[in-house]
Amino acid sequence: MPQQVTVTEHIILHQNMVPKATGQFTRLFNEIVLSAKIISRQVNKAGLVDVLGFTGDTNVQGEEVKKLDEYANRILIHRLARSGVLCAMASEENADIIEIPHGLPQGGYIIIFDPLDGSSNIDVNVNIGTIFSIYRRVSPSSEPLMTSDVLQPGVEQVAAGYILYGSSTMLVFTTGTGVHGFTLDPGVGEFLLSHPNIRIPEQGKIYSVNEGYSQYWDEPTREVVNYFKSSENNHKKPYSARYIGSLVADFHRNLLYGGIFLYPADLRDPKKPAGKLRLLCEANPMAMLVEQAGGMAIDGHKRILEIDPDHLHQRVPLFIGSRDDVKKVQQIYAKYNSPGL
Ligand code: AHM
Ligand code: MG
Repeated sequence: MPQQVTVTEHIILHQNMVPKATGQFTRLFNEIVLSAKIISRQVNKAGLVDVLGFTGDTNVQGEEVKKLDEYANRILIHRLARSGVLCAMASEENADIIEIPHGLPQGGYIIIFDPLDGSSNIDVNVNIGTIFSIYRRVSPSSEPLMTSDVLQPGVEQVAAGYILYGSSTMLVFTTGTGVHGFTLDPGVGEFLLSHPNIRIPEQGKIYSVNEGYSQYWDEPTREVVNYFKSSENNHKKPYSARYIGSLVADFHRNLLYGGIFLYPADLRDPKKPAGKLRLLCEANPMAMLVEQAGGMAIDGHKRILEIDPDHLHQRVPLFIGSRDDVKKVQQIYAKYNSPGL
C-alpha cells in the first residue's frame, strides 16, 4: 500500500518537531481542514441549485439556500470561532474585525481569510478558492486587542494557504518550512499529501493578467506585458496567456508550471488606483506561499510582505510568480523611476 500522509498527520509531525509546542496551531488547522471539507461539499453541489432550490429559496430540507460565498463565510466564522485558539478574525466579506463571541475560549492567534475568492466564477462551475493567513497576537492577552494586532505586515505571518475547489479539491499551505499540497480523497474524506515541497520554476512560460483593461494601464505596465508577449524576452518566445479570473486557480497553475500573475494599478479607474486585490486576505498569503516556494511577490517596486498595512481592506498592485519573471517586472518599473502606484 502506498504511503498516505494525511494533512492532520503532517501537522502533528511538524508540531512534534517544535519544542514547547502547545497544540494550539494544530487545533486551528483542524478547523480549517474541516471547514474546507464542508465548503468543498457545498461547492460540488452548486450545479444542483435547480434541484435543491435557488439562492434565497427554501430547499427541500426546509433550509434557506444561501449564496455560496455567504455560506463559506458563515462556515468559517462558526468553526474557527470554536477553535479556542483565536483572539480575532477578519474576512473579505466583513467590514470590521470579527471578535470571538463571549463565552468561547480564546487564544493567541489571528486569522484573516477570503472565504470564497473568484466570485465571478461561482455560478458557472469554474474554479474558486478559499485563502487564509495566520498571525500571532502581539499585544499582551491581558489587555484589549489592538487594531495593530490584525494590521501586521505579511512577514509576520506564521502560516498561509489556500483551498482550491477544482477538478479535485486541494489544500496548499506553508508554515514557513516549504509549501505542501494535499488533495482531498472524496472516498475517505481526507486530504492526502500529493505535492510535497512544491518549488516554483525560476522562470515561467505563462503570464496571467486581465488584458481587457490594457487601455487603463500606465507605461511601465504596458512595457511589462509587452515583454512577456515578445520573442525578445528571456524565454526567447512569447509567453502563453492564461487567465481564469480566480486568483487561487491562476496562482496554483503558475506555482506548478511557472509563470507570473499580474493585477496592476489601474490609474485611470478611480475605483482601482491600487488594483483590485486585497493586501491582507489575498496578496500577503499568496506572497508568503510563493516566497516559500522560491518565487517572488512585489507591488511593482517592493516586496509585498514588507508593506505596513494601514487598513483592513487595503488594496495593492500584485506581481507574483517565478523569480526571474517578477525580477524583470521590478527592473522595468525601476527604469521608469516613477512610483506609478
Ligand atoms: P473577488 O474577491 O470579488 O472574488 O475578486 C477577486 C478576484 C480574483 O480571484 C481574481 O484574480 C480577480 O478578482 C479577477 O478580477 P478581474 O475580473 O477584474 O480580472
Ligand atoms: Mg477575493
